[in-house]
Amino acid sequence: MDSAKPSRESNKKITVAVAGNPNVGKSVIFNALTGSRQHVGNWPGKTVERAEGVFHHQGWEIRLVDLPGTYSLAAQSPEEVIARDYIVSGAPDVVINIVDATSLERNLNLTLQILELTDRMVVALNLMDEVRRGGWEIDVKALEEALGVPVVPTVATEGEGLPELVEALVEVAEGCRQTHPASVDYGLTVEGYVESLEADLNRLGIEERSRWLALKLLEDDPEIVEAFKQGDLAALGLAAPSASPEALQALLKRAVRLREEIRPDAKVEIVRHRYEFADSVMRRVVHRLRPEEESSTEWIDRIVTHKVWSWPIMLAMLTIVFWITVKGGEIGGGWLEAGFSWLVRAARTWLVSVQAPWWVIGALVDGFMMGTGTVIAAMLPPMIILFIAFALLEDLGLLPRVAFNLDRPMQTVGSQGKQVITWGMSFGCNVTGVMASRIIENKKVRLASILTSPLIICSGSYGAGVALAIVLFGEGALLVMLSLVFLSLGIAFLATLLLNKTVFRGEPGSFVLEMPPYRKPQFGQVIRRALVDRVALTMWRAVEFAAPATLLIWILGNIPRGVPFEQTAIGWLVRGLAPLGRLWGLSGEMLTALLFTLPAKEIVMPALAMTYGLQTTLVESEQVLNYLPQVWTPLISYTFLVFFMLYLPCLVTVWAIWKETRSLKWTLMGLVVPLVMTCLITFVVYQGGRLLGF
Ligand SMILES: Nc1nc2c(ncn2[C@@H]2O[C@H](COP(=O)(O)OP(=O)(O)OP(=O)(O)O)[C@@H](O)[C@H]2O)c(=O)[nH]1
Ligand SMILES: [Mg+2]
Repeated sequence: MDSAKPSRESNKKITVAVAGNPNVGKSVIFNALTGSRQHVGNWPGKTVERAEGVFHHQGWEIRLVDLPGTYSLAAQSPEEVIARDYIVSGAPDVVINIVDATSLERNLNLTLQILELTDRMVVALNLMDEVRRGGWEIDVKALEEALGVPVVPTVATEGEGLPELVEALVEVAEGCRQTHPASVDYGLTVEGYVESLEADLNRLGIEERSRWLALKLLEDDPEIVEAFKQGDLAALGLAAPSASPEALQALLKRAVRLREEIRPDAKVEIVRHRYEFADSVMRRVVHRLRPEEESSTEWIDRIVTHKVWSWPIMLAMLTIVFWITVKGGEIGGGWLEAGFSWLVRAARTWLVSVQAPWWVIGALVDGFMMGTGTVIAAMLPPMIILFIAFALLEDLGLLPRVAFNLDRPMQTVGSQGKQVITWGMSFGCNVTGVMASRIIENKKVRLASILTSPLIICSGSYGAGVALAIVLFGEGALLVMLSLVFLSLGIAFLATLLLNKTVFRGEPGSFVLEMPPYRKPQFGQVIRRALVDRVALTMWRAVEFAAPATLLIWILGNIPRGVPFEQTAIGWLVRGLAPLGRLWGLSGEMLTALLFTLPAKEIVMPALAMTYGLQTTLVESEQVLNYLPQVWTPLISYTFLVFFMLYLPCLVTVWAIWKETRSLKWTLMGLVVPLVMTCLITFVVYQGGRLLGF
């Protein structure tokens, strides 16, 4: 075993990768050690990119890299590629392998694969609280002996075992703790071939990871085979000294011949032996302390995933969440509005008393202050509630259950249950929904889910919508909002069907999703995460857009001073746009307001207040909002809400779609799909409503 590289040791810096199966607590440990705030929740597949953070310990500067969760290092999915390439590149000095102690066998399968890549590893045996609660005992010493690397039992959520973990990883990095990594015995035939290929590799000057490369060649690993075909191992992050492309290609040919001699199948043989090894280790170290009893997760799941009961339960949950947001929006919004009105009046009085010019008072008070104030008052309360509620449900472990329940209906539209997880995340924020699509292996289903995520009403537009619905419908706001949420789900469903009938014809693929046990949400963390990471960020973005936008509308509508409204820029816009919306019952003022909400939907209230307010004799734009229900019929109000909530994703979502697809075509589709679907539905709602006599 070689010791830590001297150059690293002298400046005492190490890089540590955090690897493991999905949903085992990698990000909890990463966050606890580095003080970062990576996405944590109770469903597999949250971390999709590498994340980095730094902390210090005993004079060491430790750079931690949070990797996406993977079940294997076979490089079959983007997550596996990210995790494997990073470990292969040799960048990490030490790998912390976080292991779910409650399913040791499956987790060890990955552990053994990492051990084939590096001998500098520490195992964190996490979720030990659940092991104890389940009546099991794990012999840590025996596990340590079997694997040949340090094993530290942890309860990440309680911080238990983390100091010992850091201690162990520094010892391994310093080289003062020797490791003797376990090596799987793949059976006579395979081992013989591995040995012979290794010798070939060594002859070509490839010493580093030669056993691993030999195994991968026998397994027919696409990435490795391609590198040999191209005659370039540098792409794998391996230092391949002088080996010529021809020599590498000849070696590949030989490996193919050997592979074909292994019966029944080389890959199956290798995987089988690894599983058998993991199984034998598990049997040796895990002991049952008391007889098995039914866990609470099992009996709760019998109800929550019941064929019949699951439906009213899911419906009730959704209704309760939205009921609380509407009530909270009403009460909290009222308080905030009162506060802002007072501020606006005070500012106006003060500016008048110092004889500020009319345009300063107008732009600052009627434009900027009124605009941003309305945005904050309208959106903050429902958004806080919605984000906290969804983060709690996510931490509890409900998302995978909803995905399970909805798998069958999703199959009827050519998709699968996992798409529902991305929709669930989209309720919080469409961007998270688009990113969550990575948990879907099937490429077509993944694209369909990226394109339909923006059709789900996010908490930002929901917040703005609640405020508007309360103004327009008063007591009826809850029903209106609920109907909009279900309408948005229905449209997303319909869009999925249409996409799968036209662009994405093909098999939805099998549905593999682990059901984690229900876990008590970490309330403090959830609330902090919701408020700091989500609400503050989204509000800041809203205000960032609202301030200049409201200022701009005010200027466009008031300059030159004294001319009739029709002759201002806004007046022109209103008249110019009016014919476009006729089929949908949308007026020129509405379309103008919508135009200004393109960068961020949150500013719809001030935008409406201004495009309407400027034409009336009302001085204070806050009164304009109360004037709207008098000029809009309920049908028009509802039509506007439908259109506004769904018509286009926000700019950040568009950017996320681009990042996920890297294709102009699909990014454009991400705009076209919501727009076309919304135009269709709004048309049906408006014309249908008229036919019914509303
Ligand atoms: N009871 C208990 N829960 C834990 C422990 N560690 C993590 N959790 C919970 O397990 C869930 C998953 O934790 P994450 O840190 O998000 O898992 P991850 O490995 O980063 O998951 P992915 O990024 O999806 O691969 C969360 O609900 C955590 O609160 C633990 O030691 N005990
Ligand atoms: Mg994670």
